[in-house]
Amino acid sequence: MAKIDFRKLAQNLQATEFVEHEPIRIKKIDVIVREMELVMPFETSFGRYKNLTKYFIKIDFVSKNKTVSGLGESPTLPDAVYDGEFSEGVRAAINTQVVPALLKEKDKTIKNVNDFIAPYSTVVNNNMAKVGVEGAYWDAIGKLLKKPVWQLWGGRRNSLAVGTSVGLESDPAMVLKKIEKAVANGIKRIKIKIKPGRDIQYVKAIREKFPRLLLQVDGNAAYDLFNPDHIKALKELNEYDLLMIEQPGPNKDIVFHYELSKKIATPVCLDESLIDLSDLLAAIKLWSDGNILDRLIVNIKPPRVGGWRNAILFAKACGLVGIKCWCGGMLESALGKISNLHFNSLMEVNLPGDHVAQGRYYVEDVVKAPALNGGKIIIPSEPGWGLKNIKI
Ligand code: OSB
Ligand code: MG
Repeated sequence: MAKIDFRKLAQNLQATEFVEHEPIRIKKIDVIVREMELVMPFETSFGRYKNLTKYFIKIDFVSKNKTVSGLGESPTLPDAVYDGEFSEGVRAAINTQVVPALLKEKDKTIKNVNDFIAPYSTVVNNNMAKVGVEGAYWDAIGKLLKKPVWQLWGGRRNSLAVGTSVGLESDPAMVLKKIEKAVANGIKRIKIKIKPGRDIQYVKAIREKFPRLLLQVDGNAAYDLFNPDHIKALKELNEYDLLMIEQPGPNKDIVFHYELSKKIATPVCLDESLIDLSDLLAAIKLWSDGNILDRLIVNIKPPRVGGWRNAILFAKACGLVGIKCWCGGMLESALGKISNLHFNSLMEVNLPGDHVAQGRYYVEDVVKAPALNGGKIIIPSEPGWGLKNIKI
């Protein structure tokens, strides 16, 4: 494999052009809070959730002769267990950091996404607060230019094979039941949550029943990469033909995930460890220097990386160095899921994403979820996110 020129790669990413439009200004920002109840409680190695808080951001923009508005979602978990963000913290970040920064520069004209994010670009982290406002921007720009957002981003796919993420259960039979339901609905790729002691036995049971299913596992940082028993279990997963092992080790760690990757054949996928683009470049540097870049996979979640612009740069970096990436989920409402589908239109995002539940996600959703047909979903072609009959 040819050596990667990181200076060239960084320059290439910096030179990324985003769609230009007529000058607009922000007129008004509304933050709408919704508590939403999941149909099925969702369990990961860090907790079990039934109710989640979401912040929907509505922004009205004015151009010379019209007003356009857009909607975005900041999905959250109640506790700071995933990437350090949590509902009350995201609320504070939206209300005291991101929105005031935007309103302070309300009179500046915006002609592209870089102009839009400039006022809050000094805010470090707090990525889930940022994704909601940027989502509102893109929905509005799609309406302004009368195009679906995926086309503004140069997406070329309008139909996608999707996957589902199955939460932890106390026995393999319960996980199998959920998988059977998903497979019956036509879903082609399954991800299960694992943790030490709830891994091999589960994967083995699934493989006995579904020998050829596209299957992957997610450890959500539950494994100690220095514990020989944990490493042994991760190695043993090699036997089950998994697409990847997602984030077994701690948040932020990249180096010891790489050390693990040298020892196991199953590709390692990073989620919690990749917050900024610099984290991704560090991972690419390690895996490519070790000549095992084909064993690195990237989960890109727009809320974790601070919005759509950053998610696009993540995808572009993966494409330029030739590694696989996919769009993960944060149990978004149908609004957030639809915006993730637009992102998944990019050709660089080339593995099935976590876009659907094993049934419906929420008891009451804010918009109708797109139809699943033979394991595929068609991305809306109407302007903006293409949402119809929104109830927020
Ligand atoms: O690690 O991908 C994860 C949900 C909450 C926090 C972390 C994760 C998840 C999921 C859910 O796996 C994916 C979905 O939205 O369906
Ligand atoms: Mg994950």
